[in-house]
Amino acid sequence: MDSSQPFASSPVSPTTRLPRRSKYTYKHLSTLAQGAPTCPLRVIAHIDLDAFYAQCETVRLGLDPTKPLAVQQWQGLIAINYPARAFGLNRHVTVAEAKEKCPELICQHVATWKEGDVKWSYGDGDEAFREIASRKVSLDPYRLQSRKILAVIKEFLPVDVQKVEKASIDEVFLDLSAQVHGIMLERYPELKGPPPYDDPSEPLPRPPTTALDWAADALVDLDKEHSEENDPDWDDVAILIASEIVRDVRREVFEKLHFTCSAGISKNKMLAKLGSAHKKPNSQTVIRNRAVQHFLSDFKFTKIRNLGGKLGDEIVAAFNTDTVAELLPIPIEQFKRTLSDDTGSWLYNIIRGEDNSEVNPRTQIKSMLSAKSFRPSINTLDVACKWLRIFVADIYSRLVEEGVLENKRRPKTMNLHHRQGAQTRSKSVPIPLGRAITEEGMFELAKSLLAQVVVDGRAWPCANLSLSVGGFEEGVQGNKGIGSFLVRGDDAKALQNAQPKAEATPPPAKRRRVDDNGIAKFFGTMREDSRESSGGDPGLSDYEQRQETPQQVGHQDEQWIEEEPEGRGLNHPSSDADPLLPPPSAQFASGTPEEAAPQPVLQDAQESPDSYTCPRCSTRLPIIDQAEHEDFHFAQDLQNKQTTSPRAPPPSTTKSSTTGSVRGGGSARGRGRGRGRPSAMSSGPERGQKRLHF
Ligand code: DCP
Ligand code: CA
Repeated sequence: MDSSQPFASSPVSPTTRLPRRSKYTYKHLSTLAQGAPTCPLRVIAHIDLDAFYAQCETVRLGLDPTKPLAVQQWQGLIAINYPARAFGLNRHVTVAEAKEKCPELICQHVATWKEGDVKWSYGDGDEAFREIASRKVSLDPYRLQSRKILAVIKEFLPVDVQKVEKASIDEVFLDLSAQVHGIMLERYPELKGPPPYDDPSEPLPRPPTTALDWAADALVDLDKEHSEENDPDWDDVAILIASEIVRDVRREVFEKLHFTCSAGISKNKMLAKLGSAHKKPNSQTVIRNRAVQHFLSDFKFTKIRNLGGKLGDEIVAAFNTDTVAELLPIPIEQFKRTLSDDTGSWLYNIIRGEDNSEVNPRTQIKSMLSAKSFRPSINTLDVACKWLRIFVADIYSRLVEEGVLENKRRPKTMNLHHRQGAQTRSKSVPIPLGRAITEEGMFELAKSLLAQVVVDGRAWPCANLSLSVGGFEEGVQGNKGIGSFLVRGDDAKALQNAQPKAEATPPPAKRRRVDDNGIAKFFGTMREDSRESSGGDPGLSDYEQRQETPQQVGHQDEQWIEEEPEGRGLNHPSSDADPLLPPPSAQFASGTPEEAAPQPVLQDAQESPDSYTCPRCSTRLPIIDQAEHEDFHFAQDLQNKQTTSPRAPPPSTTKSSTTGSVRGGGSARGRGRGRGRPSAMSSGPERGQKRLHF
């Protein structure tokens, strides 16, 4: 039904001729127009795309949507369409198991960036898996569809009253209150007022007794004390109108883009979200105010937004139950005592279906992250730079979409996280203002951050690299045009030349097969690490944390890494011994920078037949350290270049932090010096720097 048409209502019945009054007042009606979160007539919808990545692939490939299809990432399945789910497939089965259960299953591997590439591409799943070490998943195709869907929704809703919040890559919340208010006044002119005695606290007249037409909506049963025979009030009418709008929105998305979605319609975000998952695919569920308690009491509270993760687990442990019904008799004071005042009151209300959180259309991306876990670890700057190139291309394309080129928004800082074993190092640098952000400029900045890690020592082997930009600002002036950002012209060329030659024509990537088991174990460790360094919402599950949200958008193949809270780790004792490295030999033992390793290294190296002499600094080193040593010179050249750049604006302080397992108490400076560093490190500008100049 078109929401602009009047809704069908039956005439007032003879038994209801007495003046009937609504539970709601004129004041309530006017707060509906403003979309006030406390308005009891408020109407919120949550729209969730069905099997989203799978639909993206079906649509992209022009396939019949009734054919079973799953989206593959390496050897796992990350999205399964509903025809495939009918064969009992879910995200926990492997590709091999899935094909056994459903031989006609179409498995489409996600797009990947290949090490050294400047653009992601689609390819064969087996090939992608064989090359897992040199490839990184790209979610760009899904982000693109997500944006198109959002645009269709926004275009469809009246611009003056729309409130749309993108909640994840395939979910939106709509606050339909203001639009519904307008339609109510059109359909029921008696609501236009003025209120009797000009008193807004006067009750509204009752709506006409009607059989509301819910079309094909799934209606949640009413609470025990209510019956379908009871006359509806304005909250029922409001939610009915909202459901008509949502049906129209869903039809529009399908007609324009061929995607199906499911929706929940209720009085707040939390209930609307539970509603959209209630009946899938391609359905919408309405939870009327009179049905809330009935709907919630059957639920496990761990299904409620923000209770899926640690917080939910804590509540289960504290109250020895996971059902809403068993939490309901618990007094608010007990929740407060056990969980803190704020969380206690929040929980008390949420299990009663009360949630005043707003639909926030201005929720903006706060940071963007691109990352890769390496298995096996990577060992050279050359390879690391190729990954940085990919991260930058990935982030830059998203910056362009954010309107950075048009000066709408721009990030203030760039961060690099480097992980070796259990130790994570983070470097960050302000993105200079007053110059346009370009891909090349970002790459130079990223390389300079990596150079700092290399100069600090112990950069290799590296198990995970991630690059992010954050601290977005609105409408910053001073983007002077592409090309003027950071280092340009001769400086840029000089930096380019400082790169190892191999950079221009990347050598074939290392291709080593990785067994499933190893990956599983590795991911286990990663999750540990991420929890330790997470600054995220403790109530969010692992998946929720790594989902694309407007607040933090990013992707890495296996694991979301939250950005290190600023400054964290500065007080952490650093690790002298890495569990992935052989125990340090005597010459690498910790000490002050001045006492450090170079001499013993020299002696040791001279005795060994497997040694080499660096042509640049005449240091003799074990041959095994040659690559790292050359990286050191590269990093240092890069820094020196940037320090002496004639175009360089005033120096900006970079931040650096280290987290990791506590083993020994060596300082970050003392760590790792023996390996790649020549003795010259201990004096003058050659010494490990803590500042970068641009
Ligand atoms: N996703 C993922 N890993 C997960 C969960 C989801 O990569 N553990 C990706 C693939 C999904 C998309 O996010 O298609 C959206 O996630 P949903 O949880 O909404 O799942 P679907 O849209 O696939 O299915 P549903 O119809 O149940 O919403
Ligand atoms: Ca979905």
